[in-house]
Amino acid sequence: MADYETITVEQRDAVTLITLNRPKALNALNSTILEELIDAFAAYEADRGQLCAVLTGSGDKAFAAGADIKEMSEKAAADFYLEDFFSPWTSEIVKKTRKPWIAAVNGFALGGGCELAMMADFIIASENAKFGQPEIKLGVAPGMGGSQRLTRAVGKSKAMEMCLTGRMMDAAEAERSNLVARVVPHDTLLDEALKTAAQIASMPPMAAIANKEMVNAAFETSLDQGLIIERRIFQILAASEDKAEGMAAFVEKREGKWKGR
Ligand code: CO8
Repeated sequence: MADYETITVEQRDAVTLITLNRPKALNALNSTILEELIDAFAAYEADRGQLCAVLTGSGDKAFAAGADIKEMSEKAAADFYLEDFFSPWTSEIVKKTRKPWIAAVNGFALGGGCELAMMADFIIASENAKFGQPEIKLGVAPGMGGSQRLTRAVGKSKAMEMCLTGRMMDAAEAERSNLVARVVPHDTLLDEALKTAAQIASMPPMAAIANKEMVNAAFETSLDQGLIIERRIFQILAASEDKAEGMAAFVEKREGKWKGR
């Protein structure tokens, strides 16, 4: 396992646990964290034995309190533009991770932290979680997908209010607003997220990737196109050995044994 400075990575059976580890800076997202996360997600994606991942924050207070303001304060507009500063979060982490991953949000998820959580396939939040896009207070705006993903998750009115006022949403409101899949007591967050990840990891691996791809298609295409994508992927899965095994196991009233093909 690679030795990282700003994250930790552990494998628990078929589940990879990635922890943002800059607790003194409330896990603020700097360039090193980005590079290390890209590496950790690529390693997870490449490891056939790893079938689901959980991303969380170290310490009790924050998942991530945003992009690192101290680092950004030294950058000029030209640097953001020429470095295409926020692009790799989507191009390297979201697009290249075909396998499922969950964000376990243990506290503040603000700015880039909220945006990173929303890049996950779904969010499980602790009762202490707080979500927000406070960039306006810094004279800027979301830069890692917040204006788009938050709006798709909670709708225009709430997303607009949050972006324009910078106010935070607590865990209960986030659940009511469909930003998170589930809220759990703070002390049980990691266990619950790992348990859910283990459940996903116990599913036929190709079917897991296929289900993720289908649901994501709903955000990228028209209904007609999305339905075609769904049907085609279903038809491909129907040719898999795990489909034959899954259906035989049901008929024979036993657990399926997956080959991942
Ligand atoms: N970046 C760098 N350091 C941070 C950040 C951050 N985003 N958040 C907290 N820290 C640091 C603090 O500076 C402090 O460090 P130190 O002890 O060395 O002073 C330490 O973490 C603890 O923080 P606080 O003392 O502030 O803790 P509090 O409990 O008082 O407050 C808050 C907690 C409310 C979370 C507060 O820290 C806060 O408001 N943080 C900033 C939240 C924020 O504004 N996030 C959005 C950042 S911008 C972004 O993510 C998207 C960028 C798009 C911009 C495009 C630019 C062109």
